[in-house]
Amino acid sequence: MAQLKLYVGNKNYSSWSLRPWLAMKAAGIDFEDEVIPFDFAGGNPAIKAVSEVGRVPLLVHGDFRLWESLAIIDYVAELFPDKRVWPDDMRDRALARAYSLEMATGFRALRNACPMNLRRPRKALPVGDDVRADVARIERIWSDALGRSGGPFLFGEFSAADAMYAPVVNRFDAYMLTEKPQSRAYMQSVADHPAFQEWAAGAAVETWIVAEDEA
Ligand SMILES: N[C@@H](CCC(=O)N[C@@H](CS)C(=O)NCC(=O)O)C(=O)O
Repeated sequence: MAQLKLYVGNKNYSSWSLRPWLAMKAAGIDFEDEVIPFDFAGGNPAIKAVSEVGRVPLLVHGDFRLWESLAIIDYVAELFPDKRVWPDDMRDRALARAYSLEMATGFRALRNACPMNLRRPRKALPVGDDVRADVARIERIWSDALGRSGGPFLFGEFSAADAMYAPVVNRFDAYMLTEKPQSRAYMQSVADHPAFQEWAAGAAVETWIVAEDEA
């Protein structure tokens, strides 16, 4: 089988890149990655050279190219069914997809006000009611899923749903958006996961500063 290659953005800031990277790494899928930094006026030509939509993440598998983080996760899940990227149980899997779609299409207030920034020192950020509403919905999702599964991850073992929410784990921590014990315990489980640690180590040594993502 052709080698998989995932082009990603800055590990410190690229929340969409983190999601499929983490889902693949945590599942034990073998792939190569390459960072192409963003933050160029008009977009980085190097991203445009690999991606017809001019965005990362982008997966290359032989002569096949795929964009959109959730589509990439679904593709590798079908390519490697034994890696159990999504939960085994049909209803768990359906819920994991519903939560992931909520993440992929929503929570814009939180995403805009509190960019993922893995190097940001922990410091509270005053946020509006729209961000608080996003935080409340996410904590409801986490509480429902953890209540069903018993944890430590949303569906027991780490799955793509956890990967989809991993950037939020950083946001909740860095901007001090929750002190709820159940949320903090879940956030710690994600932060301690070896795959997340590997990505964070990559972010820690990057030197690019993206001013608009430094809230
Ligand atoms: N919906 C897309 C979003 C991808 C996206 O917005 N990626 C950003 C980086 S996180 C990007 O490539 N930006 C290009 C640029 O700023 O030049 C996905 O889920 O993959």
